[in-house]
Amino acid sequence: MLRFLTSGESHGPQLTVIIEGLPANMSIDIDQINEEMFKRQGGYGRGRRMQIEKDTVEIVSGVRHGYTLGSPVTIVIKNDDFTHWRNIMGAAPISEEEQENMKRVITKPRPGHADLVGGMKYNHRDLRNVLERSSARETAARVAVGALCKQLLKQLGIDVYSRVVEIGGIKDEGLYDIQTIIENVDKNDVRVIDDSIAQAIRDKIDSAKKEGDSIGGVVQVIVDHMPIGIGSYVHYDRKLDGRIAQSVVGINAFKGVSFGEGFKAAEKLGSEIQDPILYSEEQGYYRASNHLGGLEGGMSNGMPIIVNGVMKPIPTLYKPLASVDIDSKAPFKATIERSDSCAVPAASIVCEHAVSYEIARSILEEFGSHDFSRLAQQVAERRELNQTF
Ligand code: EPS
Repeated sequence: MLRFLTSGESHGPQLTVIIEGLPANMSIDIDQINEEMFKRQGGYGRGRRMQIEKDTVEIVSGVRHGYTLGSPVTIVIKNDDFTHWRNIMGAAPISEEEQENMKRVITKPRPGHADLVGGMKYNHRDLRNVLERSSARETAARVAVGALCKQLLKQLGIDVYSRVVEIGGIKDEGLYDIQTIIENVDKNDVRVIDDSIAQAIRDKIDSAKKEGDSIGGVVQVIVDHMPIGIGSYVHYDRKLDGRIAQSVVGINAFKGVSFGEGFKAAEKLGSEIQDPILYSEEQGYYRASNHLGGLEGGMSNGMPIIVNGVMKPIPTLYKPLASVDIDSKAPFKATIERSDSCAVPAASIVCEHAVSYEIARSILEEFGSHDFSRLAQQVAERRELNQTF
């Protein structure tokens, strides 16, 4: 069983991840993990925090001489910004005087953020105690987990990509084939395939930023060369699409998820949205189209899995909305915290890794192997089923 736990506050000393259940004897490329970490930090519209951080992973357990041991893998990502927050975020008790003079206390919750409800629920009068963990900083840890999973998938012949399909209402409307997407995913800093709309998107992000506002968008993840029958139709909690949906909507600011043509299915006839089944000696079973995004009955059907995720605009606004000071109860503008004006390109990387984790988890559940080469053997046998069934 693959599982992970992350810990760490946004301005604390570090993020830590323990991931358990990766098979032994799988090769690990640390530079490759750091490349993914670097990609998450980038993208047009990010704020100044990302100039402070140089996210790199340190693996402190579970890997030896470049191979997994089958024991829990622990990853540490240091927060370089902690040097500026040592007094505010330290773990040691502080005096009453220090408490009274504490800087960066938050009492004016930001609408759309976890601040107010989190404060009520956990009984925090300083809403920083909520913000620190609800911050999207945690997504760095999720990318580290996903990067390990992506490496496992790659070694099983499965490739995962992501792109941005819309930011602030500007859409990349091209009907691209998978090959075109694969070849163009990292072409520009807004991660769209159509270069000709990239500048319009940058301008839109700039104007939102100038107005003290933020914008959201839609990202897409593509999983190519999936073996058939991962997930299950027999129970809701084993459906692969259900698991992916939970994982994607669990990313900060994600409000929706769809597969393949997604919500457009509501307008279509049944004959327009199902994907006809074909067979050839060379390919085995395949589909004439991929409207359903590679999933039927909660299982992979061998076509590329297509996941779309909707991200709302970030709630921290430089021109803040109405809020209330929780001490005086007087109306105030919400707290202004340093933030990104648009994190959609970065979020596409997070989504790619959240999906990679769920796919890896379901594959490991399907084949239950503790050794990489045995796992690879089982996946290869499953692939043969496409011709022999
Ligand atoms: C975030 C606020 C900003 C972002 C942060 C998410 O952090 P800070 O308050 O330190 O400027 O930069 O994102 C990250 C730190 C990250 O690594 O993505 C928030 O409140 O969610």
